[in-house]
Amino acid sequence: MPINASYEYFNAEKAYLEAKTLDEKIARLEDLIKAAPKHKSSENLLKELRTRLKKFQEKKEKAKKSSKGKKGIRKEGFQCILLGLPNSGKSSLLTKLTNAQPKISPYPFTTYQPELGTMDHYGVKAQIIDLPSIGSENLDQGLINTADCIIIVIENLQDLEKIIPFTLKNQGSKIIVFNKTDLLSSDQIRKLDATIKSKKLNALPISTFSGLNIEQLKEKIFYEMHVIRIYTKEPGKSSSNIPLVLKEKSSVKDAAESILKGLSNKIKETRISGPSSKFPKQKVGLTHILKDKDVIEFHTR
Ligand SMILES: Nc1nc2c(ncn2[C@@H]2O[C@H](COP(=O)(O)OP(=O)(O)OP(=O)(O)O)[C@@H](O)[C@H]2O)c(=O)[nH]1
Ligand SMILES: [Mg+2]
Repeated sequence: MPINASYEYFNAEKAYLEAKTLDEKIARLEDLIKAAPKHKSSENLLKELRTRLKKFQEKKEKAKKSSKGKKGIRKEGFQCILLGLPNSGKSSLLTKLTNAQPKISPYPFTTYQPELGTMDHYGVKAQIIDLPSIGSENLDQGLINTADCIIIVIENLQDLEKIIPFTLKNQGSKIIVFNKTDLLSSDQIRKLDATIKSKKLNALPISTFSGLNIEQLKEKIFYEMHVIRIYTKEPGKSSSNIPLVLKEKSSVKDAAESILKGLSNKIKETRISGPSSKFPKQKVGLTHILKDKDVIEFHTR
């Protein structure tokens, strides 16, 4: 406390030192400058406080700019977010579902901005976003509200109650994953499976360490996308590895038109092998409804 400082200054200084967030620090520092004694001997003090304020303001400006970039997360096709309490293993899961490499640590609140990745499941892509934990000041409620799917990452059932309130405005699907099951005994896993069944939860026990059910989770995410994978095949050749991705209940005509506009008019014959066909190479018409993993063979004029 400078010489001749008022009691008011003393209190303002105390409040300033207790400020935690940047916004708070700026507000308390402005109060402190107001309360500082204004005479010759405190000139240096005032100068020092004003420089500090300017630094904080610059920092805030910078943070604002980078958070603008964050808001610019574009929804690319199907968007799925990872939501959970600190340390539940969201970032670890992102590395299992995508090629992203977010920071992972045993300390809470490691992730402080959304981390993006792309899941590629047999040629079908989904955008996966690892969000800062519940309780973080950077948790983006807007992203939670608009995501097509929320993967709720928990370590036990009690965590669910703390997370559900954040998801109420979201209209998309919810998948619950119980992570870190490598720490459970086989008996505990059996109990967990029984709870999931009896409560009819859309849930999976997983472990990012052992890899338990990671492929099943990808398949579940795919299922929530309500799309089908159709593999095309040219007569006499083997089928393509990259599928056409179509909406559920698409027809042969939809498939043809998705390859090339007008193609359906040129088709002489279509043969289907797979889930929607009664037998391999079944001859079908343009209105035939396709199913996931069908192989389609077009013969054109
Ligand atoms: N035993 C075990 N530990 C795990 C598993 N998955 C993650 N962890 C550990 O849990 C800790 C937190 O993992 P993160 O992936 O950073 O968790 P997070 O939810 O992203 O954490 P924040 O970003 O801080 O909220 C790390 O020490 C991980 O190694 C798992 O399946 N089993
Ligand atoms: Mg994280």
